[in-house]
Amino acid sequence: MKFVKSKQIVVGLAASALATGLATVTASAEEVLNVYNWSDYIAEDTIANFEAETGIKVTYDMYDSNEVLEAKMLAGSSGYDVVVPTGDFLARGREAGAYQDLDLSRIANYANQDMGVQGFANQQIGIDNAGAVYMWGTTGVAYNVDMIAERLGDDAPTDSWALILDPKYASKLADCGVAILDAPTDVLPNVIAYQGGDGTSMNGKDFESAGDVLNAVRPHLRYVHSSQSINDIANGDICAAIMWSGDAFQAAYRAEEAENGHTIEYYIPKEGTNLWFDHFAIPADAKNLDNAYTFINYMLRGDVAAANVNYVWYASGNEAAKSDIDPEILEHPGIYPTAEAQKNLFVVPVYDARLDRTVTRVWSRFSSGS
Ligand code: N2P
Repeated sequence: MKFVKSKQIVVGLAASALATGLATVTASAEEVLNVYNWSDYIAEDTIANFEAETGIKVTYDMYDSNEVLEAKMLAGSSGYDVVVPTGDFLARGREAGAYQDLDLSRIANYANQDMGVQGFANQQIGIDNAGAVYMWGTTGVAYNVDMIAERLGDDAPTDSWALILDPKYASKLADCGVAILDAPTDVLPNVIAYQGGDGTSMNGKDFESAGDVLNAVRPHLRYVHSSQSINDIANGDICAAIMWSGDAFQAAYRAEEAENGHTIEYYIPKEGTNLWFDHFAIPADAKNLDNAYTFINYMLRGDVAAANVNYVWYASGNEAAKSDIDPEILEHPGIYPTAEAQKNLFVVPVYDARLDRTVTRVWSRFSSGS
């Protein structure tokens, strides 16, 4: 493969230049890459390792919202070469011409993907090469075991969305802090499921009524935000939150490491939740295309994928990673849901422009608290 060979030459040059003290000469080749990824979504040394191995200098920016990424992608000229949208956003962005399809022959390590996961994720998009799954997970509830027990005792519905969505419970937790993700497509479908509806609904009326449920609980919420809860729940500054699976486990781990006395648990509510897939994707106007492919290929290497999973506690799209993933993660029902839990999982469909407008309207009324 020509592409891989040319990269090897760059690596080889960088390595020999370093060895002979000529690093500055090679650095002037200025191989660069601009990556835009979710916050708390990569091991601490992955980028440095990639740079050392390839000689490519990475600018790594972060977001915590598909909507923020989408706005940049639709506006164009974002400057990014690799981004990580969730499947439904990738599908919509692709239809709008914001993404280029991947040339899978340029990603040798695509062969490492778990084709069960990748195939399932591809169905949401409708084609096979829009993206390569990085991580996948669920949306659920994280809570501080002692703080909830103190306030709700045996009554605590720590298996249901009711803990957050029923004002009867949320009002009793307002003093210790309740938060909801600022992620309409990860929250509204679950409110619909909580109401006994179908999480894959595309009926605007279901979204209006989900908005009513959220507005009723809004006075009891500390905030609506997607990345603040990790540290806050780990530190005991909030006590319950709708969170993404891995973020909740990262919080639990941070509390454990800090030995601060807070025990954080996460559950997939019995009413069901959404299963989402985040893909590596390339914007249509990416300037550093070769380097984008080199990066995606690197991220799909089994050992690299495993190191990232062991740090962020999300499930991997990569089969080859499994032998290096911490068994505690592989066996964790909150990360790799059991067959029983899987029965209640659904994948959010790709909304059309009209439903998208309804979602935006319902959500802004809720999140602004007006
Ligand atoms: C990482 C959040 C990624 C999950 N902090 C959203 N799909």
